[in-house]
Amino acid sequence: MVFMIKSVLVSVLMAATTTTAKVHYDNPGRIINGTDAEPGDYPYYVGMVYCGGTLIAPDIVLFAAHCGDYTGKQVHVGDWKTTEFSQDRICAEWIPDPLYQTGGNLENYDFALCKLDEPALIDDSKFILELNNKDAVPKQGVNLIVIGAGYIAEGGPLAGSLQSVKVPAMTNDQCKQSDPYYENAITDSMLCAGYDEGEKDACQGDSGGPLVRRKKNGDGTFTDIHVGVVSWGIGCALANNPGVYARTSKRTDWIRETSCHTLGSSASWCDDVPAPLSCTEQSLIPLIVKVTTDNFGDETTWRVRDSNKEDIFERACQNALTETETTVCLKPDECYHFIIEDRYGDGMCSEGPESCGSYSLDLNNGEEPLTEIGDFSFARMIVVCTGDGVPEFCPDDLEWFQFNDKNDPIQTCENWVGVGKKKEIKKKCRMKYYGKKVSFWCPDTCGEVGLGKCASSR
Ligand code: 4AZ
Repeated sequence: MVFMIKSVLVSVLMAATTTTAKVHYDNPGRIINGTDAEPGDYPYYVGMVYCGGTLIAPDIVLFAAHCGDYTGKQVHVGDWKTTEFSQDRICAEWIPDPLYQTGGNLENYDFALCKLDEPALIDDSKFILELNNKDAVPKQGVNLIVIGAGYIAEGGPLAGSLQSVKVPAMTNDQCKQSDPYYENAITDSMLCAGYDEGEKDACQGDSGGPLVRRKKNGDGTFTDIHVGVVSWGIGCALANNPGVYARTSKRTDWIRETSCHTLGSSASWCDDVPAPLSCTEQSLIPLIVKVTTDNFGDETTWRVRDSNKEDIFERACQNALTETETTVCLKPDECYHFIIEDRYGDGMCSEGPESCGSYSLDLNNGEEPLTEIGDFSFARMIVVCTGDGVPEFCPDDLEWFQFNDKNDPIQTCENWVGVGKKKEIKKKCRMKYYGKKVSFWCPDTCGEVGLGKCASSR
């Protein structure tokens, strides 16, 4: 198969700073206004010291990606009174959701899995845990239970025993209206629960723990449907600031596939989880992307865009100094953009040139993979074509282009370069910015007046 990997350098300047969506106020720092759980009430609850989790298989814990890398850390299955009564295990392997922090929201897809060193015993004699796979569940107003063993006070000590509290489910529309901040912060991968008046909520230290809908089975047993992972919120139990959870139904497939086929879980339900189809089985071409991060892996994201400028794959990196390998399936005879970005602007070289991470692209056709050191500043773009694909799409203006001007520091392609008579636009496109012509930063806008690399594609 004929193909090419063409390299197009895109080093860009981004003036915007990133802010995190999490806002903490002083608060008691645990499940707020909950009640003590009785021993055995939530046998699947896993105490993780600064976080909580849910035992979804004898050897798999589901919790929150923002809790960080738990590899080698001890966790307490069936935690009730601190570590009394618990089965202590080690998180042998940790996998955060590859979609965590993607889609332009730092709290998106806040899921992670841990494979335990030894399976734990599951007591499902009274409470059976299921993962919710229906987006229509939970309905508005349905009472849910959030469980946690966060701190009694900011910074500790731990709650004397596991706490739980009932909170009603909200629709995402209701949630967005509850506080102006929530309008853009709430995505489809999230679920909100709480009262208008606040008062009952999860809080710091409860992160990663379960939000369940408890249903009676009629024979004295209960089914607990896991609908969310404690993720974030503005303060705790404040009026009009419900708790926000990662919505389980959005990632049930990933949770199951990863547990069974990547982590090799011994769960009985793995028999029903089919292995994902390989690219070749789908008549597509595998592009193997390897990324080795620097010390600040969480600043780096990468994606693959198709010729319609749709992102067909997006991945946020989490770990420091680790290599991840991902296979993205590409259509034959098509061109794509591989775009790797660093939100801090130091490429993958956080501790200077010696410390750079790297990435490699392998289109799996016998040619040498393209390997590069990650010393781009904010972003680098590489064109990847399969078969007879021709890279004829014009790159977008770089959204990070912000021309420095003392009087008006925000001069973008759209509001400055593209405004005025054709002659004026041409003049601005020929100006230089950081050693490169403005037409380099604004290819689309300058292409319209016949300048730069998009001139010929019109
Ligand atoms: C946290 O920081 C956190 N009120 C978790 C849940 C909530 C707020 C903060 C919800 O882990």
